[in-house]
Amino acid sequence: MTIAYISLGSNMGDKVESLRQAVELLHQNSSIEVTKVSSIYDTDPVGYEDQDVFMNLVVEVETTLSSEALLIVCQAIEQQLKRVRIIRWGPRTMDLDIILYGNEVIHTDNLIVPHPRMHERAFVLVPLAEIAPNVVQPVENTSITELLAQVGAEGVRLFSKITHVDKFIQSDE
Ligand code: A4P
Ligand code: MG
Repeated sequence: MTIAYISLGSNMGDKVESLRQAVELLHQNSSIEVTKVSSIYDTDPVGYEDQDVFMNLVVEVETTLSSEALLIVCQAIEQQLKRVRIIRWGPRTMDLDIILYGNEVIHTDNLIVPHPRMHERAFVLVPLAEIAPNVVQPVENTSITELLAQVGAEGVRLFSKITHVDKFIQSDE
């Protein structure tokens, strides 16, 4: 059993509903239990800036899947939710990135963990600090709280407070 953290982002369509569906699909997988979910944040786009604001959150999962198998599940969920609306070259309905997988450091052709840009991105660190403040990023060897203090929270705003995984999936909060 490994504890992993996954960052979810959406900037197209019904963003909050897409996030809810993605968390539900993760939780429905018999090898994955979603144990914590951060609040939802609306965040200024980083990188290619000429696009709509994102909604971002981070989940903690307990899983018996290998990191490679977890990536395949994440990509399948992206595909499932992207099917709803397809805009060529457009922004994404749903992006799932594996941020941390235990304290493993992984470099394969299709998977880099910890996510190579997580430690400089407020849209990952703000929600991650909410559910995993004392977890240590094994490459930087620095806690999430300390990384967030270095980066700051500019461009990241609390949109909706989430406290219970089950209530969020059932849309009661
Ligand atoms: N890949 C390698 N490592 C990982 C990992 N740890 N988790 C590979 C997931 N995937 C990983 O991903 C491209 C390839 O990355 C995959 O085939 C996988 O084998 P992708 O999602 O198809 O492409 P992408 O989204 O363009 O790449 P990536 O790396 O997810 O993009 P970024 O850098 O994460 O940027 N601004 C705000 N405010 N909020 C956001 O959520 N997201 C992005 C996406 C940009 N700006 C944003 C946000
Ligand atoms: Mg991605």
